[in-house]
Amino acid sequence: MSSKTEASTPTATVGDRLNGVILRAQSGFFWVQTDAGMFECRLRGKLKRERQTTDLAVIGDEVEISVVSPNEGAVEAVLPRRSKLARRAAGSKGAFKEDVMVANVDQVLLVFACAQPAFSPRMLDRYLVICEYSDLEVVIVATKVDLVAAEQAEALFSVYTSIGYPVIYASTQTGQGIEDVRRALADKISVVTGKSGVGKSSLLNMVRPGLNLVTGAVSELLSKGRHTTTVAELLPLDLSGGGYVADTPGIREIGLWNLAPEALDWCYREFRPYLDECYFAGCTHVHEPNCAVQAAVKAGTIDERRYDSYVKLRAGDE
Ligand SMILES: Nc1nc2c(ncn2[C@@H]2O[C@H](COP(=O)(O)OP(=O)(O)OP(=O)(O)O)[C@@H](O)[C@H]2O)c(=O)[nH]1
Ligand SMILES: [Mg+2]
Ligand SMILES: [Zn+2]
Repeated sequence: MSSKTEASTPTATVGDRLNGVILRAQSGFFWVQTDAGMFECRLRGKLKRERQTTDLAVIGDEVEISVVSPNEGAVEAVLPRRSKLARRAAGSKGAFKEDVMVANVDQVLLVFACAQPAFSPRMLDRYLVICEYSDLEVVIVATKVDLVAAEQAEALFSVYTSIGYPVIYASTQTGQGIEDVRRALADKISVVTGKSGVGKSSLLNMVRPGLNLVTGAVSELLSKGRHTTTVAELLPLDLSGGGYVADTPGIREIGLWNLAPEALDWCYREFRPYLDECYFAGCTHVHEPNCAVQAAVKAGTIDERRYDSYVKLRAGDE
């Protein structure tokens, strides 16, 4: 953990009960941030007996601990989760089960570069579906705006602004947008995601000097051969009002495994006003006559490219 948290001296005495947040989880150990400092904790046996899952306690979870020594504790209880970011994991008998990666996520920062790597609207649409389906707030960050003309960046992302997603145009070269990102992150638990090389770590380093996240070629080298991208750490941002961030390589593996095709239209938020207007109940908005969604596309109130990405996703095209 950061030197700041290590240096803080817990004032709690053995046997005290404290509430805190899990910032790091590794091999059965949990680092819990409390008002009385950081405690390295293990789970109480009774918790493990109650539920045999690996996501019993994850980063972001609010927990109650009992103090075992000046900087060690035992997790007594995990408080109910307000929200979660989960992915599909192998379960028993070849079935899949949900595996929670981060608990109590307030928002997801979807980081996409204007160039290098080239902007992929399909991928952004997919991520948005995942977030809508999980009921997670979204902030889109368009990075590397210094590499393209302002109008070009605007042309890529304006459709998302028009359907109500906040978009921050940012550059770590010029400093544009950094203050906006800082404001968006303050006092919240955020998951930062996006394809490798879009500038996630560079952005966070600038938002919060001192984080010292590895960037560029070094980062690429480290991620080679690292197949599991399990989020293991929440980084304290120490912004006014606090805030924590998980810098994750990608939420691609979360996939849309439990998303029923009927639920997909609702995940395209600009479709929602039309969903009750289609002639047929259970309209897929692909081939039916008198479809209000298709009419809105023709009328230009729904963006055609967004609609195309819906049709492809609905057909199972990845
Ligand atoms: N021109 C320009 N380059 C940037 C900007 N932000 C980051 N870069 C460069 O883009 C490359 C990748 O940046 P990273 O911050 O490592 O990207 P990342 O998203 O963390 O990548 P992974 O950790 O592999 O997922 C580095 O060479 C950065 O210097 C920017 O705003 N403008
Ligand atoms: Mg990185
Ligand atoms: Zn329809």
